[in-house]
Amino acid sequence: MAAPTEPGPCYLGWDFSTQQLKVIAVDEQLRVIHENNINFDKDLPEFGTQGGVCVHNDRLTVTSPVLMWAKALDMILEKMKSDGFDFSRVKALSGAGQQHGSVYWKEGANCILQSLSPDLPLHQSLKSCFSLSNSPVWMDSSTTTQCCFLEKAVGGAQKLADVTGSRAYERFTGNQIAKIYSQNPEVYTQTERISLVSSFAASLFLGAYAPIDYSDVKFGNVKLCWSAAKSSGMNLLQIREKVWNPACLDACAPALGKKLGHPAPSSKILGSISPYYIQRFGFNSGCKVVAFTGDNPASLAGIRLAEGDIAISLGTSDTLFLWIKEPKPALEGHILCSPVDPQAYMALLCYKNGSLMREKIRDELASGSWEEFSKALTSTAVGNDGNVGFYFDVMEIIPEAVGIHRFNTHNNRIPIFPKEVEIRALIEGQFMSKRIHSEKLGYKIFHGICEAVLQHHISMPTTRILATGGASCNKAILQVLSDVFSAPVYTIDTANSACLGSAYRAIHGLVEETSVSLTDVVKLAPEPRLVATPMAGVAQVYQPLLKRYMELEQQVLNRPK
Ligand code: 5FX
Repeated sequence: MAAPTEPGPCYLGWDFSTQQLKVIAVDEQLRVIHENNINFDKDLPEFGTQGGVCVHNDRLTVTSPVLMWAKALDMILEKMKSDGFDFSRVKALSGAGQQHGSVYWKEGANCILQSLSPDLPLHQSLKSCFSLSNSPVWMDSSTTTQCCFLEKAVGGAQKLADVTGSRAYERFTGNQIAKIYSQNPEVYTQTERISLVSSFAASLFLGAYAPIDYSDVKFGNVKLCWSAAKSSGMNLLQIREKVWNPACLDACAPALGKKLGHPAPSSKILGSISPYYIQRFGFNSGCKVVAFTGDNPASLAGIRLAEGDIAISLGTSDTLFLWIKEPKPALEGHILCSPVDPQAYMALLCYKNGSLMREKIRDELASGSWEEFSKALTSTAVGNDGNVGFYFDVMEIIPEAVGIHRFNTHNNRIPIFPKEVEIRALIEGQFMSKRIHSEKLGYKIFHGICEAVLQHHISMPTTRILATGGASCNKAILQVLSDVFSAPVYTIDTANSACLGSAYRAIHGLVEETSVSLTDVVKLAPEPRLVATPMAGVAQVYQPLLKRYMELEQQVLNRPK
């Protein structure tokens, strides 16, 4: 009888996202062999988060407890252990984190990280390591003063975008650091190192401060290759010279460059896993830690965005990516390097009122049931009989507006919609906004054939919309997406594309030196599946409606807050 074959090596991809910590293990054939998650609200109620965050009384400040993330890591590793996961098989790991969020390590924390006791859970050893216990996250919009100051300091919004890749955004890390420095200078002084959520998570595995990676980044109109393109969602990095911009650093806080450390390429092997995980969970001492990156770049790798595709991630934040060949800098949206093609770029649009808004309306109108929500959605007509809604529970990014605004077919404001109309208005509105603003970045449809062109020289004979994130499991929502965009919608088998992309990146990290590209690594992965095609006649319905939506958006904007 043939001896049973030894299970082969595997790779872990982590995602420290807003609401959950998630992990996926893939084998050498890129098959998913394990998935696990910790939901911050449900599994760690002692931290008192809602949707993984704490919204402060001013409604603008949004933070997450840093020790919650450390405790979640401990908890998920324990869960994996009790599920029989064999950690000794893990050859490399990488991960992603929500972008822009920042962690403040207290002086001396690196020494504690380097000598973690395997007898203690992570959060206990780390409890004195942070000068700020509540980390500002991407949902925060409390730094308008700092944004104005930064733009002024470097010569205006466009100038800042030219230098760092984006105009000043409230959630961007430089402005968050500036706020901490001005409001709590003693916290800033005590801080030895500032990490992004992604590099914080990498530090936990490495047992030492991990560098911020190049691709958790956005950049401007220069053609840079993947490993050379940098700057993050921080408003701090000079995109061409790949150094922190002294004027931006100085405008935010003193001696900031030292506290940030030198960034590293995203495919870099940072080192071997800390002995803590070898002793506590049985990891192999040869297990490599590959630089962690932002959730959006990681998602792109997981979803395998190709030329001509649009990716829409329906998560806590809704994000939309376009494949772009010749990016032009703009004051709306961001430009990122493509993680799969060194010659290509991604345009990114980010919406704050994604899943949390959908879940709120589901809870209020559909007894918390997605089934009831979907039923209501499918029971209403395409175009919602001309009723249009804007649903911004928190201050939105695109457009900068807040509140719920409902309009009937005559463009009159009305206070309330019937349940079914409200649900369709929410979903149609979310997708109409994405279509309108992606068209501003270059996406166009001609005569029913999808083509993204012109402004950014995108040639796109057939457009696929690749949907990912939690809501990409919902067929009724995806049908509306397909109808509004007049394009077919595809999904991959897991909604966790950031985890999957991170596992692919872990493999890539190991082979990168042999010049195998990430594109080659992901070639083995299964193709996305077609899940929705546009219904007949939808283009005629949405053409006038999109125009109206655009006009109404101006009214919502102009209305005093
Ligand atoms: C992107 O700029 C964002 O702010 C969000 O998509 C966060 O990355 C969500 F985690």
